[in-house]
Amino acid sequence: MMKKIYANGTDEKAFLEQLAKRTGETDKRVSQIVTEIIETVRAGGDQAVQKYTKQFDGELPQYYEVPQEVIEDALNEADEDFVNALLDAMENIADFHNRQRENSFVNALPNGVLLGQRIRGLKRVGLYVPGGTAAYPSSVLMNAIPAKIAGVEEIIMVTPPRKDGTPNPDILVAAAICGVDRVFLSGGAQAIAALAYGTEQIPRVDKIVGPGNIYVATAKKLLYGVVDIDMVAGPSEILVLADDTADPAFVAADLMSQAEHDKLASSILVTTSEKLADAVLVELEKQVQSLSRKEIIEASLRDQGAILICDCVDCAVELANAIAPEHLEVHLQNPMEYLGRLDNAGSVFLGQYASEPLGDYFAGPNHVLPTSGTARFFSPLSVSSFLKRSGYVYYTKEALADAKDDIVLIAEREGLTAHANAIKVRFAKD
Ligand code: HSO
Ligand code: ZN
Repeated sequence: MMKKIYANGTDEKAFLEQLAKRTGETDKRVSQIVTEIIETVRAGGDQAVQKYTKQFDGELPQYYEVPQEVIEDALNEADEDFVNALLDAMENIADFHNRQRENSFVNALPNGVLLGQRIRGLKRVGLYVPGGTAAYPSSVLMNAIPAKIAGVEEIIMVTPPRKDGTPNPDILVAAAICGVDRVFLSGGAQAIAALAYGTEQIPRVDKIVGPGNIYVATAKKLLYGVVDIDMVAGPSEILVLADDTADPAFVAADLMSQAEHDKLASSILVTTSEKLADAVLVELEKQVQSLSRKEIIEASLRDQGAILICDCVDCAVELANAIAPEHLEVHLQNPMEYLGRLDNAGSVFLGQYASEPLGDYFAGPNHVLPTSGTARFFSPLSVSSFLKRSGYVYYTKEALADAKDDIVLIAEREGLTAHANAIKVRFAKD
């Protein structure tokens, strides 16, 4: 089901080259369509949003904005165990993200100068939740909880309605427990444009977060600058680093947990043990039979997956860093020993009981992570994703007098005499 590739051979080179191509480049045709949608929504507001909803989804949803009572009812009528599971997860996620808070600071110098940095949450954030099978309540938690902790005043959710025009009740439950303020049943590029520019009903936001299809991702990219965005997520990825101490059943199960997201998801095993590799292949065959997304898993493992066999653990670690996966599981004898060297991964799962879905739902670290090799330079979604900082300065006349000559000299060197004048004028009467 997965191809076996020996490290240092030509196959490995070809595989790594294929991986290096996973960049989120925009499609020209999609960009054109999305640009038109954005312009139409910018000019036409809610009417344009509704026009596109009708055009793409066939019918108008039950509500444009979901009334508060409907959100509350969804929570009250929800299965108690499901709500409690979400609340348990929320507690861990909140505890983890609370540790990411940042403090403002001020440095008061003896000469009366004050130098500071103020930090506060963004005022209003838009949260996109995709429709269909990718409407994950867990992603609502992962986006909304850090926003709340950052002090975001208002969270506006946009999400396409289900086929029958009604809201997805599980998404409403997650929205209710996280304190999402308003929910609009609108999806696609038109919803992103509405959030970026604001309409009569949908308020303009400062940042848009959350995953979406190619139209949503393209709209976010095109509107970056009008509004801030989170990173643009590519298909899910997992890389498992394993030696002969690993349990093949666990490794196979975890590889398939990400493969089930998408035919384009990438699941890679990097191992020093060919014996383990073969045992994992047997386990994949065995376990996939009972999984509901068997077809997607098989396609993903066949077309995107690979088992890379390395000569030594150091080579395996190097390969993992070069691939820079979204999720990295370490099934090596002493997993802790490697943590300090695993530099390029969105989230690292140490030991055989830190299974990837533990991170997707429950442990606490965020599951919105860099993909497509961008873990080389991007970080997971966090409280700081929802913060804004600004510096401030207070100077006394005496302190400015001390700094005056340096400032004037640099300003004049830059040919900016008005800058120099702004300093000099303050001492002109002396
Ligand atoms: N693994 C996904 C997140 C997710 N998994 C949500 C299940 N639900 C991010 O790569
Ligand atoms: Zn997942």
